[in-house]
Amino acid sequence: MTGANSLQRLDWRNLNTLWGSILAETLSRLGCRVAVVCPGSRSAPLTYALAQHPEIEAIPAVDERSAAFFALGLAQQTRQPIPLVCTSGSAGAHFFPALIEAAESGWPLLVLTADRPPELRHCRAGQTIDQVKLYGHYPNWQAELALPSADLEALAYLRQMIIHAWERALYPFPGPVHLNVPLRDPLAPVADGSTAPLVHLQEDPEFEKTFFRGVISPSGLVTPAGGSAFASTASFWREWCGCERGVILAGPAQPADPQRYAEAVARLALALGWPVLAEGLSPLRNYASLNPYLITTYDFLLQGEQPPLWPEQVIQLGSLPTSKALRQTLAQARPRTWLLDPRAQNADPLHNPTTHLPFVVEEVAAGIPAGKAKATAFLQTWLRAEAKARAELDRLLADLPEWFEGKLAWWLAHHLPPETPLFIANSTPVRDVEWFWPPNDRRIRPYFNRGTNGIDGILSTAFGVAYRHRPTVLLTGDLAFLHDCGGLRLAQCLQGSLTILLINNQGGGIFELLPIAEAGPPFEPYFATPQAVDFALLCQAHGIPHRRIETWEELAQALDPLPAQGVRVLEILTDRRADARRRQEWFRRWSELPSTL
Ligand code: TPP
Repeated sequence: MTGANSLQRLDWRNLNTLWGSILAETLSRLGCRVAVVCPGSRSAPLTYALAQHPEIEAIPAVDERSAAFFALGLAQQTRQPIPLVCTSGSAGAHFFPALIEAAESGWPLLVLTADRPPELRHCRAGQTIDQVKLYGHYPNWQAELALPSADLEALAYLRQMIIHAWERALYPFPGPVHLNVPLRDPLAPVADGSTAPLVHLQEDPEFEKTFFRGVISPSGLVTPAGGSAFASTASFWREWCGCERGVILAGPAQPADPQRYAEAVARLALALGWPVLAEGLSPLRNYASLNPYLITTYDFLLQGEQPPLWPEQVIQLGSLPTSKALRQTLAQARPRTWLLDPRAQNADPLHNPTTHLPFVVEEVAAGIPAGKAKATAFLQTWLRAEAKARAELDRLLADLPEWFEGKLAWWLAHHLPPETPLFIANSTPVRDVEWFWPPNDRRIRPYFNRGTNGIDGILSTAFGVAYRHRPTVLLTGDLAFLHDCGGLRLAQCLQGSLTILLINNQGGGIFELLPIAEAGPPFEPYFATPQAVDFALLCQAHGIPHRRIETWEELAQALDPLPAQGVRVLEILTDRRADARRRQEWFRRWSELPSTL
């Protein structure tokens, strides 16, 4: 039998190494080029195989929590499943927050937790917990592998499990997959006169020819399920066309081809004559010229009750924008809603009369007649209000000499080099981007973790996005930075460039915008939670250059050009209370808008 001779020559102590080698080789043939590996003994056969593989870059990371977020960032950048390896015990539990984020925001991770064999579980064997189905219902798919065995049938089983795991990390929708991998001792490879057991097999021409042949097609594994969107859309199309008060809501989105996405939304908007309310985390604001109906100031415009702006129908693209004012408006107006989202998830937290259409907007746009509908009075009201609010906001922001966090979001849209990947941390940064990021044509690429809106893992995810990528920028608050400061160690392995814009407002500025800010003395220690950390020293300890930025001119110089390599922190001191007052002042101003509509 093919390969049998090679297997007979295998030193039995290298059984795990053989198992790991087949696993790594299968991953490589599936297109895997990078993996993240956390140290440990039980996982040694997997680590060894990935580290030795000539086609795979295995990146070591000590802290599993930040390693998993790093893998998430790599997945966001490459759109490929990223293998993530750890040892047995509590190690795998540290993957959980990033795995949940990957599940909620739809990014492919392939989690491989090494484990003791079944006979050493539930008997205090040490560093052993119950790892089976550790992540509950979050993975797209999860399984425990069989124990390694050196026969061709078992190796073929392993090959198929890895292929299936890869496939399930991508289809029907990207997400995490968990394989628990039991391994018996001995774990370390032994020298047997050859470099690695797989080499024995590869030296066998029959094995090399037959084992992977036809199993993995060069053009990928499966074709994504895609139906004819238009066949189903035709009936809705008539309803949309008959509506004079419709809006399109473009929520946070990271499409593979942002320009194509922006073109599709514009085609739909023009054909219907509907305004497009585009969130700051949507690509649309960075391809503004494509869409004359773009609305970016909706949060200001909807501050008071504004019935002239209320829609009767809504086409919602993916998740809702972050805006509270928009959500309140939708809750009051209760428009007939069409949710365009390929994932089988309820994405309507407002419980409106919503129909879920499982398509992406590119599919729908391709199926509708191109053309331009007559501009309705409703559309014109929105466009007039947008023009006025945008001009007013631009004037207010341009004239501000002092630091204002909101201005930073606006300013970056004008100053970042075109196509810069910008990771935007949760808390006020995502909101300032939604409030102030202006329409532009700089094709800047927003990245974010909006699956669970956590302030954990921000640094590490940004490192993953930046890895071997264009020079990347991270906009973050001080608490999000500190929450993941273990991630600073990833700076050592970064190939590429990450500029961290650290907004230090001494705690959680977001809480200043909430009613709890009025609650008296417990506010500072329990909500704002300022931390007495010297960021310059923290950076110094990690060998990361740190610089305080005092003026807008200094910031402009520091960002032009962005360095090609390395990590640096640019710290900006802001006043969270004064900035919150300014935002609230501006909101109040717009809540008096009706007379001007
Ligand atoms: N813990 C996690 C893991 N995620 C969260 N979102 C929170 C807690 C709640 N939370 C939301 S924003 C925030 C906290 C604690 C404060 C963030 O402060 P900072 O990063 O400094 O940004 P700022 O509010 O100043 O903009």
